[in-house]
Amino acid sequence: MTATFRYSVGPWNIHTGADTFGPPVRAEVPFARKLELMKEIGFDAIQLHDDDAVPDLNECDSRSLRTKAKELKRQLDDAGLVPEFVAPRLWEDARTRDGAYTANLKQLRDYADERSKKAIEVANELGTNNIVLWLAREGNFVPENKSTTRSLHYLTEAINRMLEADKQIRIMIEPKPNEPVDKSFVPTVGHALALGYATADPSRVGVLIESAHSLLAGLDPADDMAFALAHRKLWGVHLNDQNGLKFDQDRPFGSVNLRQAFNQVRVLMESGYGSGGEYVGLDVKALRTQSDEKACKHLANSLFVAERLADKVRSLNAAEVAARQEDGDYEELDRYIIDHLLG
Ligand code: 3MF
Ligand code: MG
Ligand code: MG
Repeated sequence: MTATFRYSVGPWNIHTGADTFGPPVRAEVPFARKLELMKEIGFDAIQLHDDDAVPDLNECDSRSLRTKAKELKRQLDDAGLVPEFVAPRLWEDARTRDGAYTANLKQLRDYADERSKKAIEVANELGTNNIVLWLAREGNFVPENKSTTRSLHYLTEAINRMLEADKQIRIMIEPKPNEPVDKSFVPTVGHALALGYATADPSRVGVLIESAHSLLAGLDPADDMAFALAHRKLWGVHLNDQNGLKFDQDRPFGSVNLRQAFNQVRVLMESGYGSGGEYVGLDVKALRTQSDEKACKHLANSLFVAERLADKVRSLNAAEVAARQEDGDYEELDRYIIDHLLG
């Protein structure tokens, strides 16, 4: 197994350390500097929200939006970074406070449509076909405030409109069970795949799996990835880590659950993930305690762990694993894997 990964990351992963309970503790890093840092650390591609690409896109008409996206494309080319995907940010604007595609008011759902079309225009100009949908506020706290059945219908129809608006794009649904909502309408990979199959063109709807989001659903990220791979639907990943069922921690890959991280890398490598042009994406946050000068270590550490684990996958004794699968001595298999990881 010689697969080498190509990595991607988003500009939001180099950040000021502000959280729900406190203001920034580090200076904002200028966008151009972020691109340099990404390249230096070893990334080949960049993930973008629509407004990471064009910050004032709500105020832009189609022409100015396209001009600005074109400028960005030049900047990315110069920096040597490929745009992996564009994700409409459907959770910050006040018009998305009741969810976006599933908002109860028609004019709010219309805003979500408009915004999604802008994200598609940005993607067109950047030259990527991948649209990521993290359905952040499509869910509820008050169980009676929305019909879940109707909400699923709204989501299907909204995706259909995007697929219809542009025949080239692919939608990658990034499921998450909770936060900022209490109960998401699309909490797991299985839900996301089912939603994709219910659309007008299932061949253009897949998933992006974030390790922490699987863990928050009480599931194993490697199994989730394998499930999506079996459906040929794993088109993106957000490798990171998470300590139990708490807030979304976006910890560096492998920093909490090293064996689960090993198995994510193993599952990806065994399936040939990446050979179709897929990137191994990160979605990690730096601890608030990091100084300005040391605010990218979480990125470097995640790549370090992924590469070290890829070596461990390559040096795995396949005959030993097969023999234990054959004779059923899974205690011995367990010991072998742990010894291999420690060695
Ligand atoms: C939230 C996330 C998001 C998405 C991003 C792209 C800010 O838990 O994981 O990160 O990954 O919006 O879809
Ligand atoms: Mg996350
Ligand atoms: Mg993510």
